[in-house]
Amino acid sequence: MKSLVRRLDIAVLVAAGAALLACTGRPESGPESGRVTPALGADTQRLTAGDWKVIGAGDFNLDGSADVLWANPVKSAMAVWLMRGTHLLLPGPAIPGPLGAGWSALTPADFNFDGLADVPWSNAGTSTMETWLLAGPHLLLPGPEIPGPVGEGWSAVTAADFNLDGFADMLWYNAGTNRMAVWLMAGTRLLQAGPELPAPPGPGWIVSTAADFNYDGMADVLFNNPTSNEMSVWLMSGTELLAPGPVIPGPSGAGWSAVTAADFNLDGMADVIWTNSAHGSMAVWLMNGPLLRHPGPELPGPIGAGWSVAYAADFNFDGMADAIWQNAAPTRMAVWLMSGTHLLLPGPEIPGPADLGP
Ligand SMILES: [Ca+2]
Ligand SMILES: [Ca+2]
Ligand SMILES: [Ca+2]
Ligand SMILES: [Ca+2]
Repeated sequence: MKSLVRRLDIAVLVAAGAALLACTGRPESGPESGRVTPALGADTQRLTAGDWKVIGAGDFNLDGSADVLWANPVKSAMAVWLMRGTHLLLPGPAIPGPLGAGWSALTPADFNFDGLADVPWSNAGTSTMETWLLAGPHLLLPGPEIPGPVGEGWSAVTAADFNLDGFADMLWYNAGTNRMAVWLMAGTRLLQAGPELPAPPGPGWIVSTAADFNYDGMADVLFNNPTSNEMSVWLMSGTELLAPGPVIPGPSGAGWSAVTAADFNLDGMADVIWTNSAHGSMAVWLMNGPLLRHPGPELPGPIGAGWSVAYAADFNFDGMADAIWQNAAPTRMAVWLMSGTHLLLPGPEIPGPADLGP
């Protein structure tokens, strides 16, 4: 019965997605729709091992479970690998990114409300961004280049829905001036550029991710300071700052970074996953809004050197986030199913894109 309900839900979602796609496709038929979609060339096929990294995960095929986004910053390329639980279902093709140097793919988010994850691109050199709509592992529409806030040092850092309309929005961050800004998006277009806001003061702060920590449906910002080993959750209300959270010390010892945030215990509030690349370990910290509720134990990762957590998302459709490990030498990944702060099932090692090349 449960699986029938799930299938019906998915059927409804697919129908809704198709209808929305038809609607949202129309406003996109601007000048950039005539832009030539880059074909997969020989250059992309010569990608070398070690260049590919797991950037994030999102549901790219509407089955309710996360799929993996690989990116190759050297060649400015990406690839979506469809997953079924801890196993690889279909390795999608390499898709060349925006033209020009300096582009990095960011973690995926749904920009056009069709239930399918899309991929934002950031160019820190030019302080510009693009959002590329995807249909499964294939490119649907590369959005136009959008310049960021005025002034030096701005980067598009992560995308999430900040204003509860179902469309992902972009978070800009300026580490030099400790400022941030939320820009509301409508698909590939800018809807409203939010004001400059303060961010945690002092050097060393980076944005880990944006996720909903206080269960109001609107994304909040997780800051991490790897140098001082601290984190802080700043609650947002659309493009405005709601409340800066307290600075919370990270797990004891050196080498920790707050990778991302996702709901690990099914209470609707995002939790924080830490990794220590020197130890090859992780820890899930359950949060209550911007406050620490329960720091989970340090858990060892896959056997061998070089493993760290790349991201977290729900891979087995139980509503609780799971961990993606990655290792650069050689390029590989593993999905470990989690139950709150504890390990449920360690999935197998899966070779990365380089191993499937010609
Ligand atoms: Ca939005
Ligand atoms: Ca929120
Ligand atoms: Ca939670
Ligand atoms: Ca799960």
